[in-house]
Amino acid sequence: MKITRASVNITSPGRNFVTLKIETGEGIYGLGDSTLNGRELAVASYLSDHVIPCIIGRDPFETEDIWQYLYRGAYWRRGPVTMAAIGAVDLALWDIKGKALNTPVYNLLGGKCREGVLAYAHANGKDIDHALEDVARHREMGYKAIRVQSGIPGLATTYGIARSGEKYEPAERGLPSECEWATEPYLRHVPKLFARVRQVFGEELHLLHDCHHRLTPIEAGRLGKELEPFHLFWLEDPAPAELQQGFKVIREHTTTPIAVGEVFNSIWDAHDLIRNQWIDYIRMTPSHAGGLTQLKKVADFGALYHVRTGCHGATDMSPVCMAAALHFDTAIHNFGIQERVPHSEETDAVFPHHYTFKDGLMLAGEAPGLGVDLDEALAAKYPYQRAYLPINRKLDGTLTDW
Ligand code: GCO
Ligand code: MG
Repeated sequence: MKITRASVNITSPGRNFVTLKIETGEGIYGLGDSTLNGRELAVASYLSDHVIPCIIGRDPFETEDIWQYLYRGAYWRRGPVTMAAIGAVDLALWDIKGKALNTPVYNLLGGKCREGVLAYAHANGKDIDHALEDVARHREMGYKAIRVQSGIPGLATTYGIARSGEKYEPAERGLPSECEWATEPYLRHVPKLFARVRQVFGEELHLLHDCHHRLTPIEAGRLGKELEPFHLFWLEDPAPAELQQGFKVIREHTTTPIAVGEVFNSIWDAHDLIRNQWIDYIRMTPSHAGGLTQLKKVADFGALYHVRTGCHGATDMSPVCMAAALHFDTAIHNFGIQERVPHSEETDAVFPHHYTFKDGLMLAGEAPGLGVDLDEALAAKYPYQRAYLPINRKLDGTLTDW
């Protein structure tokens, strides 16, 4: 089997997605997601201008060698653009392999370790009462794990909170919007939020919270400690992780489990975090982490150190990435949890798929390959629209992590 053609599709059914389609002489094709929120066109160019010419004529079954060729062969390694491009190629090749062998991708990764994978939802509200209402709504939908975010008294904007009547969607059209931030009111508020959630919903529900890289390690240690009575499933991205050693400080101060890694693209981003047991969950996801080929290695490395997975699954992962994550979650032993933020109806129509959600669990489906398609005629009706993630400033105007 040979790769005969590859093309990049950019579509914006509510938000932008970049999809790689790799075709073979046998008529089998595969899809890969390479969406990089706010920097979509850079990856599209990397693929069209630099990667596609190199893979024509290759055997699509050679996933390991093609991965090494694109990683080592580029000389300029790593980085989100490069790794999202390699990730898309890798996903498309696993999709082709599955279709050619007439089996779902999870069977190629080790077979089923479980039927369905535990998924967590996002609940948010402008204050604690509204957040509680949203938790109740998601519980009624069957979720057994819920991430809870609430507005902070005195701050006009907070990460993870939807504008009234809208879904939370961090991909705004036009130039980047600005959010504001103050650490102290946040640190005072979050323990009150979780005290109320536990009081109202009891001990059974798994609760998660995302700090979105806004704290220093010692601040994160304080928050983790104050949240201990509420037994969180995880505290996510407590601090930026460029300084992996910073997580040692967090670990020394709290037993609240720590999750990190949605912005990582290489196993080296997580190397110290994992081998020193400074984290409990690794959040890397197939498209941004260089595909299933690298993510499987990350998971196996994590397994040696009691680290479980928790793939990033916000709406900027297209249904192609979500499907790949679900095959991975189904097949690996040290699966932890899967994030689920449902796509819009427009997006689901552009990417028809076989995965499903029921009773708090997601199922990868039994279709050969990844089980996702791209309706190119429909996709063409939604041209690319420039969009950015917001930026964040402290109350005195200093730019800080969003
Ligand atoms: C999450 C994330 C997202 C990101 C978004 C960036 O935990 O789901 O933090 O909300 O901000 O995916 O593109
Ligand atoms: Mg996050």
